[in-house]
Amino acid sequence: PGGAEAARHGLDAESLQRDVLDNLVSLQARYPAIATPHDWYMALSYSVRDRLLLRWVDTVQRYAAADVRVACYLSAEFLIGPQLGNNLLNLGIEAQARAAMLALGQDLDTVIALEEEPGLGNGGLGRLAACYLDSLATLQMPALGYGIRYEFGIFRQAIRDGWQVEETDKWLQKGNPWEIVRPDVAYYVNFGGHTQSATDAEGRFRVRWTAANQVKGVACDTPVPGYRVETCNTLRLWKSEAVESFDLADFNVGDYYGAVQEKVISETLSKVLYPNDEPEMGKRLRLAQQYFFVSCSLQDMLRLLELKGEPIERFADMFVAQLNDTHPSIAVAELMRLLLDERGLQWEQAWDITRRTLAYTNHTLLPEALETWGLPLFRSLLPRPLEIIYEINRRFLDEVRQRHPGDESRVARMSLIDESGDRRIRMAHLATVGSHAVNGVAALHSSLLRETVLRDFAELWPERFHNVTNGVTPRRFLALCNPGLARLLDETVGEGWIADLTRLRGLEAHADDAAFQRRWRAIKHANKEVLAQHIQSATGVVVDPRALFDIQVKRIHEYKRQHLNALYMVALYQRLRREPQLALAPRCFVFGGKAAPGYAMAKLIIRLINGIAEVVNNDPAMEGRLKVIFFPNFNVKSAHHIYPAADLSEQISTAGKEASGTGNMKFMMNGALTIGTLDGANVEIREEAGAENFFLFGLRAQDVERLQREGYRPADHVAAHDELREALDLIASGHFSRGESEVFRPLVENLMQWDHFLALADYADYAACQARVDAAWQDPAGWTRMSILNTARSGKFSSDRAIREYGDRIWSLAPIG
Ligand code: DL6
Repeated sequence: PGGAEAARHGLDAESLQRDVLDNLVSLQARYPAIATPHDWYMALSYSVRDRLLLRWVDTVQRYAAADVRVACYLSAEFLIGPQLGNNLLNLGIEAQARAAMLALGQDLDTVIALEEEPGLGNGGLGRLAACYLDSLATLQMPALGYGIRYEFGIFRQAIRDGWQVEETDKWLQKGNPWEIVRPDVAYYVNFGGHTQSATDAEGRFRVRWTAANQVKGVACDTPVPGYRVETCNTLRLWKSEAVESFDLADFNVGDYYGAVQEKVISETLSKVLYPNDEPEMGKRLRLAQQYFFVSCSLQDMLRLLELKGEPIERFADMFVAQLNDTHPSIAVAELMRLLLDERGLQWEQAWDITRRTLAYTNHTLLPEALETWGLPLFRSLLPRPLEIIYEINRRFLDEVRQRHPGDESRVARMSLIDESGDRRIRMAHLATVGSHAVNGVAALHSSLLRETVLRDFAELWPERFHNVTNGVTPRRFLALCNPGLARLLDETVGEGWIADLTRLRGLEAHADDAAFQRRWRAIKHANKEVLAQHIQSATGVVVDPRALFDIQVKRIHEYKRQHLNALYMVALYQRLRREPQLALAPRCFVFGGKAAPGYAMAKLIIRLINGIAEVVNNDPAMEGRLKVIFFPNFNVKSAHHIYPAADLSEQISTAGKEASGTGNMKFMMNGALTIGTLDGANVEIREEAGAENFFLFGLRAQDVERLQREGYRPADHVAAHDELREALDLIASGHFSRGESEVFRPLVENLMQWDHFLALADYADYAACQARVDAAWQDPAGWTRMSILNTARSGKFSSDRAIREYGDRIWSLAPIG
């Protein structure tokens, strides 16, 4: 393109510079002399977005024209992280943008750092969805992400007096340059009311749902460019609006407030993300959110089918919808409803289409995290979908009875309705019955899923069960966040690694090369200096980059066992106080992660870590030996500084409890060694890295299960281990809570009496393993070799591999480059 077009789309520094200036005036109404740093951020972002638009429009046209299946990723969460840096990387114009901004007197990194985090997810599940969108675009696979455009994302975590305090996340306050709102792409969603059946003009039985109210969902689109390809996919998030801004009937009789009220209620639907990584049982608004975004998304898919000129019978040939956990599992009933009630299909045909369209990913086995909804709530909000669920269940249980005559306990176990207490709908069963494929997210998790939570279903339909081990995008989590290492990788194995991570294997040949090792260590050291600066500005604590950076960042949860790590820190502290000459490597423990606001024990664990930090960091005897940091408000943005700076990655969940983990993969790519249990994807990380390059400890999943079945007595482990007992005593004494011995009592008592996640049973082995870590660290050449080999062998954990597996095994979907 030439002329004005070139200025808007040119990828060179001069066109960018011109466009940024132009946007500053025409979109921000500013001029350079008075522009704030944020104005520059907006102006540059709009310029980058302009450069995506042609590809975006082009991609949409290609998909519309091609006779290909589109993968729709339905997820209540997309934790996409900041966009500017990533889009510059994927477009390949970072250097040009740097030059353009420099010419305008601005520093690109400073401008990038100003972007607000779009925190539209809780943790691993939401971040996984974002990594998958990146890979789908990079692999040029036709795909759409569908979710909710929350006005407030995950809360911002502040730490006051050692406690977590939640603050609202106002990420949209200063505007979002990446979003394109499409008022014309909007759908209506029913809630409440009642149903009536009648026979239509052609004599067919039809059900009519007369809703008590309706909400409108409006599409808000975000571009998802692939890495150095022409494809730019779409993330479509739904914003709720009132159907009519004013109810004119109310308005005419003078009830102004009554007229606005409906608008206010409708708009609360997409107001806030539930900040819990487990379901919020019984929260009406949460169920409404799920139905809202699922219904809008399915209606949108039906409209796209029409636009393609395809008949309804071809729906499953043109679309596959992946359900990211059970949050969108109401799709089973909603797609049936749309096909039966709105399109007039017969049950059998609708059911065939539904099953061929949907596939379900399970992300947890924890019983408390398996989503269920009480019938009264469900009925009052979604009367028609409930009728459909009853009918699905009736037909399904007939099938079970035919296969297993007389086995009523199996029927009760498999039913979509749990009749054992107050009657509840089991969403994992609904998702399984309505899908053609079900998968877990790591090999161990998928086999446990088949053996435990969905055992009866795996017996009935073994061919439907799969494993797709999670992956993470090497663009954001290596190329973007670790530019120093990325340059060395480019030089050593060629730039191809970014789109084909298995090429990192080429590093193995250099693992013992002393000069290469020195460069490797220098990069890690520089990354640690950067993190040290962030730590200082966030917490005021100065840490020494020469110490071993031992990092655990993830949601705070008892099964993830941050408290096991904390117990070890206390034991180390005691040891060092007693024996100041002890030849232990200096360590800096870093924690980060949010606790669900209602999860008291997780919040107490944060308080404990901060309590230990306060004592240790202020004890002159610990200077140069031990530091403890709780990095507040861990999110995608801070993750960019944290993974590249880690020496040791803590992946210490109780075996069998962490479905996969994805942080473990990000650490590995960035050259951290893992200390971990045989849980989730750790198993495969160890297989890939080699057992000699992984610090393994702890009970296996089957040991955990046996111990719990036979009766676990935590106090026995405390009695058998002096160091552990002293650590618990010191915590209970108030030493880490400014003398207040009450503060940590619930935690200590819980551990002594129950210890549901076997922290005490694993303590001795963990401490012994940490001693091996210490010894290994004292040999820099040996450690560096292991670090290089971890990066070299991390290829399997690219989300590109995972997406190819979904494409081949589950979606029957090929790239259309
Ligand atoms: O699959 C993504 C991620 C896993 O890596 C974690 O191991 C798992 O805990 C997480 N699961 C959830 C549970 N959500 N629900 N419901 O967040 O998924």
